[in-house]
Amino acid sequence: MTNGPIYVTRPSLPPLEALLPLLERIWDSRILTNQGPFHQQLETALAAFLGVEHVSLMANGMLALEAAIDAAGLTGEIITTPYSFVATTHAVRRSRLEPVFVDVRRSDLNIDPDAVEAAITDRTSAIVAVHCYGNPCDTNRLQDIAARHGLKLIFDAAHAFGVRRDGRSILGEGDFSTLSFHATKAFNTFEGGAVVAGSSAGKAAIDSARNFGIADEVSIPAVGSNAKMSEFNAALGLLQLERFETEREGRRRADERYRRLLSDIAGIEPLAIPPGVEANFSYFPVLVTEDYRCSRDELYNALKADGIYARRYFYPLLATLPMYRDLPSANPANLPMATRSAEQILCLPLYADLGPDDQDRVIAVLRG
Ligand code: T4K
Repeated sequence: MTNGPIYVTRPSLPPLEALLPLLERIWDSRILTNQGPFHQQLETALAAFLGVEHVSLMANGMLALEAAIDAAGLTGEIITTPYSFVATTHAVRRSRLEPVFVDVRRSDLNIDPDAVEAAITDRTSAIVAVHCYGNPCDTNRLQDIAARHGLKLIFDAAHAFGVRRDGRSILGEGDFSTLSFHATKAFNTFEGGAVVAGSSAGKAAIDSARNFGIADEVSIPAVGSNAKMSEFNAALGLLQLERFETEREGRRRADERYRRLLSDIAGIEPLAIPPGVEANFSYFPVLVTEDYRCSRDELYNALKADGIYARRYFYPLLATLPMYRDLPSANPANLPMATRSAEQILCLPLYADLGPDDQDRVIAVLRG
């Protein structure tokens, strides 16, 4: 058994020898950024791998979301989930829009379509939903609601790289889906991200938004940002893409083993992967319920005392943060399921090379 620290995740990397020839090409060409050859190659390769048409690489997942919100031309109120990483709501607020929180479903901790429909007002312009932990939202119902009310639909798919449902990518849904390629994600380029657009016009708007709004040397028709991915990150991405299915398989094995070995512990409830979903096993979220022998935070601390750094993704609930808690929709009475789940959630360490010995250490603490 090992006794070093075990973190919630551990990024996977290609062999350094495989990266060096790509770095030599960058050094030779001196093309470091601004849609260079590796950037072009990765956009094409990702579109083919993900089974979507329009991919724009981005500097990170947060800027991907901001660009999608910008490209969608939103105004007023945006219906969104309080149960996510802070980037989701911050992207809405930084775009000078008003987040309106609605509750999640206990089954997958994703936004509840009934609650979305009930929250629509004449100021609503979009729904920003999150495929939390990579489990798909009810995209059909959300699409239907968006179409009936003339709303834009954006999916924060930061956790959903490579996820398929009934054999099809979930990234083709809605107007835009945004991805994160951060070090902690199942597919990483150190920092990075992408936007998948539902149309070529959508991709053109994203490509403008990520490059200062520049159309050509002499025309700058839009107010854009700088959210471009560099050639280094893109070259790394090409190598990571070759390894992704191996990565997914390693994570799947660890996920399966946890589910088997935790199944008899009362009050530890792993979130189910819905039928028909090919997951990417980004996280291993469990709900620590009233039936467990101690509280979620006591368990978190017991793990920590043993050098195991599980994480409470996503606690605190975004609606409780100082800049959001005064919104009318942030009232806990409006968000009972999200509030309860944020108090109970714990993400156990999960990554492709998490060995059985380390996994047994985690399980031993859970057994007490
Ligand atoms: N939307 C959603 C739904 C998201 O979850 C995120 C990001 C975004 C949007 C925005 O995407 P980006 O702009 O980040 O591309 C982490 C990540 O920084 C963040 O990307 C992620 N979600 C969020 C869920 O988790 P922290 O503050 O918990 O990360 P940190 O630094 O504590 O890392 C966790 C553990 O991972 C460490 O204990 C050790 C390990 N680690 C981490 C890094 C950075 C490594 O082994 N190597 C590393 O380089 O936020």
